[in-house]
Amino acid sequence: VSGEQGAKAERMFALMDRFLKNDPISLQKDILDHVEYTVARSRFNFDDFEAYQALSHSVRDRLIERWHDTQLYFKRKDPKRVYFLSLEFLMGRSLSNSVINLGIRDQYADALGQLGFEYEVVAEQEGDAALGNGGLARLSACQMDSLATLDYPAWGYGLRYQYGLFRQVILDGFQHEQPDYWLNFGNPWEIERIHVTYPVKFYGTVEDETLNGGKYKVWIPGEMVEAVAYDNPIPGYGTRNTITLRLWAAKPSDQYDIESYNTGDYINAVVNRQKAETISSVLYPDDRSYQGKELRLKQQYFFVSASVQDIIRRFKDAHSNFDEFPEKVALQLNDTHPSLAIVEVMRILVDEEHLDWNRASDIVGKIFSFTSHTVIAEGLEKIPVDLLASLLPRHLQIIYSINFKFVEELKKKIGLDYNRLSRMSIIEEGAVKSIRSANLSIVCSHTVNGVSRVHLELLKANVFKDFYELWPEKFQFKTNGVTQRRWIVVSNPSLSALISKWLGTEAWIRDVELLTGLREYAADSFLQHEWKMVRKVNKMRLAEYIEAMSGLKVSLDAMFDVQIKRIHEYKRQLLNILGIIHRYDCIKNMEKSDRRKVVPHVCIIGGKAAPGYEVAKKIIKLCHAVAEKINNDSDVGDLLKLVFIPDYNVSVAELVIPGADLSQHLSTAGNEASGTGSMKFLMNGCLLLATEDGSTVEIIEEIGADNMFLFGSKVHDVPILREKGPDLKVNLQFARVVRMVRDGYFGFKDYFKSLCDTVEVGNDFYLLGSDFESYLEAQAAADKAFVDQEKWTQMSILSTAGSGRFSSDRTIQDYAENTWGIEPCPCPF
Ligand code: 73E
Repeated sequence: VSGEQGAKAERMFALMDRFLKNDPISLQKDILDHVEYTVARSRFNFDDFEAYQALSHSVRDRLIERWHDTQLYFKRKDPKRVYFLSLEFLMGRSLSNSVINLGIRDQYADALGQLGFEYEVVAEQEGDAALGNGGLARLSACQMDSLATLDYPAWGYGLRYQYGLFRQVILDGFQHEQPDYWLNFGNPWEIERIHVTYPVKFYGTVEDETLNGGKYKVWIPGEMVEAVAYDNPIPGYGTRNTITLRLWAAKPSDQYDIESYNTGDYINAVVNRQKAETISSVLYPDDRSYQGKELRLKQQYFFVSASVQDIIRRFKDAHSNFDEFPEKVALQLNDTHPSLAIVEVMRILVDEEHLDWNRASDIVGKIFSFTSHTVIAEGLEKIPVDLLASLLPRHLQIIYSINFKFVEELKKKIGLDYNRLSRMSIIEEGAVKSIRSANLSIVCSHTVNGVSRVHLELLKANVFKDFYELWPEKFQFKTNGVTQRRWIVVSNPSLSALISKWLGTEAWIRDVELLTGLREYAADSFLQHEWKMVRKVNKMRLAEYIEAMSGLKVSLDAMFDVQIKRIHEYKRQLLNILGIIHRYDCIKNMEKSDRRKVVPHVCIIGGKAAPGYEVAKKIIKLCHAVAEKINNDSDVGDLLKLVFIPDYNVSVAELVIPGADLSQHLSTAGNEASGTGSMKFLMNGCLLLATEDGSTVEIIEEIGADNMFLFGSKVHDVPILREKGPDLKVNLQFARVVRMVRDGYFGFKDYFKSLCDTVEVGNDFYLLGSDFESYLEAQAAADKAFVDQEKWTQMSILSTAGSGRFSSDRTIQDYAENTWGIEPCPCPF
């Protein structure tokens, strides 16, 4: 660059000739500057929360430097990029994760210490970003961390909900939901891009237009909303690469409603404008139950349309020929929630860029890949045609055209098998005519992924059977993974240090396969001793939390036995509670002298129930009713305690997982597509008590069945058991514990009646009765193993050592190489 511009650039460079420095003095100065100028508090008087605000702004500055460099570099290199579209991201806290990925945690801890603050206390001030429900949303967050760490040129796209997942408050043992207005205290981790906005249209009509001899469709919208970008920089670990999670917020559009101002009703016009914001206001709190709600559909289209416009704009900045689009763009659909992206790309290419249909459809077929997280047909999304016709009239036409061409092709291949044709059609002709989002996604994607091997097998055999037979090569699986940065390094620093000490390197934080190196020391008494110490400290931390939260004192010698996840019938928290009742009953009926042999348990359950899910809410109440009885029974004392941890979220998980001895994963086989909680426990050396479902089947291959406690019916048994109907040989122990609940032993007799009915013979869809005996055996095996602490510790070390395959680094690398066709693009500065 020469001339005036060059001189300007040089002057800027002279002013900013260095990156921010990370020595303790510079960090202290930065923190104090932010206290004074950003937080606007006196540097002589600020509290822990203000320290958090200042600290996070100082970290944010460092993130921004790297983020700018990375984005500039991507722009220069122009690699093929992956765009990860997800309606949910469960990011949790950002501070600790950022300073660890930037490699400056200890420096910040020192700097804060010298200012008279404790790093841990300051970090605790941060609230969770909970823009998602559960496993699917946390998976997106883990995958963003891996994409950044592995230097992939990637973008995440989602919605910036103003209200995240509801806060769970327990009153008298019942769940109540409170809004999570998480932006109340500001959010230093996002950068508002007021100039990055796109109009998003809704409603209206479609008209024909002739232009230069060509015939086109023009959509005249009835409503327009503005999408504003909020960028969240995502730093990689051990690299300068910092990628973008771009979340869209809805704002009133300036272009559109000038008319309403001219009618003179100024106040109402302003109030109406404001309604646009409701689109991004609240996260739907149900996972796996689909209702054809207009607002939900609006959310899906809103985020998809803004993202697709942004992606096409970026492409057009550097290219003019759309044939190159598939060489530069991969679009990943996280479940069917963003499936309208397919239709939006078609619409823009055909209606706005004036590509002919076949060329556009060819491009679409090369760029989309779709990951399903569902197991059962009822879990598949459907969009009522009437709703789509009114909200997105042009999109409905496009879907009809896609379907018409697809069905015509299909007829050529399979003939006039009308049953099969109607099952595979994108349109479902039922009582409510609807669009099948999964069929649309499969038809238009080059690859369909399952989230574990078993999951893919189930998809191939059941819900996607017809499609698998048509296009076997489209179907793959990528077993889920979690990031060891968050789930070991951030949440369990002492274990992290111990691992690095014994492996003689920190390289496992980027190259997690190295964890297998721990296997050779699993029987080493020195490692075992240190391992036990670390686990004890984590148990202490958890015990303190339990006491602070509930007043309950728990013994550190007890087995901390944990089940934390969304409350669902298929996840069988009820099986756990019935098992606890059985344990209680046994202790009560035992000779006093025999009680010495009992392995003490602290049973910990946590999770949210969808607000409209009655059975799940009853399970929460039952847990509290049983806890009330057990915890106040002096016969039992420390032998058994039951605690429900309220408001389970990412940061609670970070505290609970490292402190768990045993974790339970009880889904009826064939119901959990993958499960990712188990992987976090495994990394932390917690033993698993589990059914052979989802990813557990693969965990067994890595850890060995002897190092776990497995039980219950297998995937292929379940349909047979269900078919067979009620088992005549009802398990007596099971019948007894259910009867205790039914008879009001824990109170609330009438309230629990319908819950008991769900597991009665003939009605027990999730097979609690059939699996009970085997469940108790697995519990007994775990107790027996726990008595031999040396053996237990060895199993614990082997669990961590075998957890490498369940890192999201492995998942992402597989996606990059085998689905998206992208390559690392490390920023060299
Ligand atoms: O097995 C989990 C899986 O580990 C599965 O149930 C979950 O996704 C995890 C990550 O792959 C899941 N969530 C949803 N569907 N499957 C879902 C559906 C609708 C709304 C929100 C989430």
